Amino acid sequence: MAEKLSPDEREKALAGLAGWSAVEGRDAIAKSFRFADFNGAFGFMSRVALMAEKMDHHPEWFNVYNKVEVTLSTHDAGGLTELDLRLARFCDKAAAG
Ligand code: H2B
Repeated sequence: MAEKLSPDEREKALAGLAGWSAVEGRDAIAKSFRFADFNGAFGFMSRVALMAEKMDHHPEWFNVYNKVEVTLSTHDAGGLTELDLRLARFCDKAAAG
């Protein structure tokens, strides 16, 4: 099982992730993505969904039209792990096209 990141690892990881920030009151990170339209948003969600299934690691997300708010945390570990960082990096790639 993935291990929770130490406070130091967490801080370093966040510094390397553009647009992601720590969620107030819980050990999680979040980013809001905006696309041209719903098609763009849903395309992004489809790409992330396929990767999430492959990783067996799933996002918490909220979509309205062209906006997707993504929150990542490892429920089994009760906080942020390397899996969240990998999925965050993939989200950034998937948002680029
Ligand atoms: N996703 C996330 N974000 N955290 C988890 O701990 C997690 C998951 N656990 N997806 C997986 C599924 C687990 O519940 C299944 C049984 O493998």
